[in-house]
Amino acid sequence: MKGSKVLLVVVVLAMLAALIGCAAPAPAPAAAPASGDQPAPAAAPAEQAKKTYKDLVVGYAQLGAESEWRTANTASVKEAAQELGVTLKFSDAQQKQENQIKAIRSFIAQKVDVIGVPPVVETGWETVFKEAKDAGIPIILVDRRADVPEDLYVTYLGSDFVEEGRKAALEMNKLLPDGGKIVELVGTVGSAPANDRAKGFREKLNPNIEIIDSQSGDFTRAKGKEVMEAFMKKYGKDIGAVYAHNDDMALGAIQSIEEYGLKPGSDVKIVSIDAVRGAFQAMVDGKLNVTVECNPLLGPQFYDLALKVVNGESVPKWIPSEESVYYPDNAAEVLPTRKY
Ligand code: GYE
Repeated sequence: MKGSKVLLVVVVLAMLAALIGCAAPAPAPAAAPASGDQPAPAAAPAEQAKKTYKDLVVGYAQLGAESEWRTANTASVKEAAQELGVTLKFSDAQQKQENQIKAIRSFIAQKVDVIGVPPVVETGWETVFKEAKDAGIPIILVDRRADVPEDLYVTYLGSDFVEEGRKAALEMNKLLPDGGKIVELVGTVGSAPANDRAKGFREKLNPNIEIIDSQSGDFTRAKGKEVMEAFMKKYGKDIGAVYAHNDDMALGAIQSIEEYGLKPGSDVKIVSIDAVRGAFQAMVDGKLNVTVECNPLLGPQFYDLALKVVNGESVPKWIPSEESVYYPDNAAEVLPTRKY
C-alpha cells in the first residue's frame, strides 16, 4: 500500500506540474503591467529623440575669402549659426585644396555631426569624403559641386552655374547685336563655377561673337585687373566686350580699361556674374552693363538641411538657388535693398 500511495503522489504532482506548465503564459514581447491600476509602459522601444539646432555641431570648410560673394557667404554661414544656436567650427582654406582637406580631417577627428564644404576645385575629393563617410559623418556640398560618386555626399545646395553662363551669353548677344570680339576672365581653374560658366556661355553665344582670349583671374579683383591689363595691351580697341565669371574680376577689369584710356560700359561692354553690391555701384556709375545673380546667402538653408540629415530625414540630391539678372536702369533703386 505504501508503494501505491507514493505512486499516487508522484502522479498527482506530475499532473499538477503539467497543468502549471500549460497555464504558464508565453514570455510576453513587452513587459506586461504589474497591475491593472498602473499606467502601461510604451509597447514599442522609446523612439530616439530628434536633435534640435542647439544639439548640432557643424564643421564648415570654407574655401577662402577671394571675393565679395565669398565674404557674404561666410557672413551668412556664421550669422545663421549664431541665430539658430548651432555650434559652428569654421576654417578658411585660402583657396587651397590641401587646406580644405586638412580642415575636413580635423572636423572628422572632432566628431562633428555634419560637414559643409564648397570644394575649391571639382576633382580630388574621393579619399577624404570616403574618410568622412566611414566615420559616419555626412558631407553637404555647399555652393560648389565636387566630381565624386553620389554616395559620398548627401546633397548639393547651390546654383546652376551652366544656366548662369547661358544667361550671361544671352546678355552678351543683346549688347553686341552685330557681333564682335570679346575676352573672357575665367574663375579659379578647375572649379565648378569656372567650368560651368564657360560651358553655358558657349552654348548660347551668337556665332558672330568671337572669344579671342580667355585667362583665369582666380575670381579676385587683383588678378582680374592684371589679366585685363595684359589683354588691353595685346588687343586694345579690338576688344568689344568682356565676359567675367564674377563681379570682382569685372571690377578689376574696369580699372584696367580706364587706365588704358577707354570707357568701361560703353567702349568696352562688360557682362559678369554674382550681383554683389560693388557690381550695382558700377552699374549706377555706368561702368558695368549686366550682372547675373548668384546667391551666396546659403547659411539658413544649410543648417536646415544639416538638421534634417542628422535626424534621418531624406533630402533631395540638389537644392538649386533661385536667381535673376540685373541691369543699370534700376540699379540705383535696387542697390539699397541688396544684402550682399
Ligand atoms: O561666383 C565667386 C566666388 O563659387 C559661386 O566663387 C561661387 C563663386 C562666386 O569667388 O565670386
